[in-house]
Amino acid sequence: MIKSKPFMRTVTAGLALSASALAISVGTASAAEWKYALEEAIDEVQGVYATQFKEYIEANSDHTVSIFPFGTLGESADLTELAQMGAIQIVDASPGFMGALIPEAEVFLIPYVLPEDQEVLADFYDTSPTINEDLAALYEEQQLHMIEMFPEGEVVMTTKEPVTSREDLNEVKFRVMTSPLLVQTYDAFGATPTPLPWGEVYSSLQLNMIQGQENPMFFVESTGMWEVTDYITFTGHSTFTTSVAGNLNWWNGLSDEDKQLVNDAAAAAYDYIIEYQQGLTESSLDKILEQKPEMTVTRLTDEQRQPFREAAQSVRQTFIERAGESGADILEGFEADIEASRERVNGAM
Ligand code: 6CS
Repeated sequence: MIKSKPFMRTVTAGLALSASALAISVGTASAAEWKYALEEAIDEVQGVYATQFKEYIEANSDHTVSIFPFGTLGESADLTELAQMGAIQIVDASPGFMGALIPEAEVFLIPYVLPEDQEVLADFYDTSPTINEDLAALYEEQQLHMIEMFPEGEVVMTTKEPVTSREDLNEVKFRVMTSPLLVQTYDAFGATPTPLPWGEVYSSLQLNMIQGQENPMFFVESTGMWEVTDYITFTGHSTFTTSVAGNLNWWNGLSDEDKQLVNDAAAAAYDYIIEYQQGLTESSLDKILEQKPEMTVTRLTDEQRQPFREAAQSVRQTFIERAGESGADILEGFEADIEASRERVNGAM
């Protein structure tokens, strides 16, 4: 308490100084609400990751994270645009919807490039300089700061007729995310690729406007894709990937402490989501089979996969044509990083 007038000026000046210092520190550390939009529901993989991220942030700071699950703000492309504009701070943006914005991000979609071994995969996303530095720099050109990328499980095809060869896809209108490279992929696989935003897929299958789609098993189960298709085929060609990205100005405006907080929350959520997904493909398939025992599940043999692998070569070429020299560098770095992860994981065995 200030009791003595003579000291008033110094004390007041001191108070003013500390008040402004406080204002600065309060300005940077004051409680903020960060809006985080998903391409999935709250109980699907992106929602589980986001919930972990939110819990970490809220337990370790005064900030709050408000999660907007799929269906509340729009389709994936709308969400990314909202994050670029700064209307929301954080977004799940999957490479399958980012081709027009960042062609290099489609590297995740080239068939048979990502490893199938889950441990190698988890190490790769976490440590790859190509993802976390080179691709991150391309995100910055689009006003986005890459917080994290993570895998969401092996992609399977679900169709109305059996698929064991490229010929079986002839005349099949096959829904893909709105990605030029996925269009090329299913063209090379022998189908008629039909790019659609997620919200239109169920009804299009129901109305037989399309006859197939691809997604990880948890999503096939949770979204009822199994109700409108009769065959599930494991082709081993892809792993669904998403990125968690922040608005660049938002990120640049954070204090060092808050940047660390976000990175720590992302790292904790990453470990959680990798662990959470162990056995998820199998348990999701079990749930489908319980409800629909007549669903036919096929795992392509190496021999059956071979024609799909061959078709993937033209997709590689298309990727390089679309993404240019920078894309070729990303692909080269990507494959080198996968190899490094393979050696790290297998060396540790
Ligand atoms: O196929 C899609 O469009 C959706 N699939 C997943 C696994 N997450 C979000 C995306 O919109």
